[in-house]
Amino acid sequence: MDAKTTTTVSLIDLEPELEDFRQAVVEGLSSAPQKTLPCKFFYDAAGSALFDQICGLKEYYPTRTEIGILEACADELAELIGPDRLLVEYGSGSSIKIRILLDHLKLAAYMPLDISRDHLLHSAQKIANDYPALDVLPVCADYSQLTNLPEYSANPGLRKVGFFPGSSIGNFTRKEAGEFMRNVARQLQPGDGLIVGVDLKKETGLLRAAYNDQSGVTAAFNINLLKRINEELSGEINLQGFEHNAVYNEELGRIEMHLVSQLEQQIKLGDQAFELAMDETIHTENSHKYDLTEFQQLAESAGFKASRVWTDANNWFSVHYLER
Ligand code: AVJ
Repeated sequence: MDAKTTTTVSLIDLEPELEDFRQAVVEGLSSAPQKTLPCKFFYDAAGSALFDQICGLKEYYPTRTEIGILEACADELAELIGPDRLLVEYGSGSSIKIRILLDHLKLAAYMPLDISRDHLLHSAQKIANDYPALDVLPVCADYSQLTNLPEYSANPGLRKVGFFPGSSIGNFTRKEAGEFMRNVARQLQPGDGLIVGVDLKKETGLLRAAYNDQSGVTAAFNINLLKRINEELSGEINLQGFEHNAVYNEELGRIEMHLVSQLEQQIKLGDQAFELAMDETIHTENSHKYDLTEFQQLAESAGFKASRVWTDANNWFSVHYLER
């Protein structure tokens, strides 16, 4: 036996799936003129694994760029934040970037929030094994809907720092991003911090390539949403009848992912049917891109002070430290 004792992490389950997948699909496919499907349903086990694969693609610059920035600024962050904090990660996924912070900040506790229950538990347990002194409290929740954090009962007054990496904030519209940050501000006390990774506006060729990779992993990630509808909702969608396409919407400053119908066809779901014309698209995800000052202004209008920002040498990605 290993001499080191490992504690089993226990999950706080806010049961996010009670919000109906079926209802969201019916609503999105009924929407006119643009059919939609919500991107938060990408992350079943297969989707989470595909997303991890996306993060390693040569065209997908955000992950490695943000990791480089975090490694370079971690000591400064540690100094700004100070020891003995509860770090709350909004959408923890595979919990890789958090290790950079755990290695530099002297945190007391870590609360990863994620919608994908099994993936969350598995990642949280690995962190708990690797950082035995850290109190790990995984919370299964949809952070876009969450108004209050579960209380950290071991020490309710513990100062917090939020962590929202990966430009996940880009999934929100600019207005929603402001509302999300205002909501996070309410979960923090004055002096607490929020670390946010934000993807920046850049040459559109680089953006399009990052979301239309050569090996087709992003396409598989997008199509997986239709596969979930078939498997979980007994849908009858011909997966060969759709192609992935990501376009940059200049006016709204965002990448949009679409599923493009290759023919005139019907999507059947129970006793309902949805008609798609040839070339009609289902809009599945937005990934908003910001200017540095534009993002700082948005954060300030949400109740934060934009204290520090770090970028990479190409100015492709940014990591902001916002102070409540
Ligand atoms: C997880 C929302 C940050 O927008 O870049 C990656 C998701 N979609 N490739 C992004 C995604 C397709 C990703 N975020």
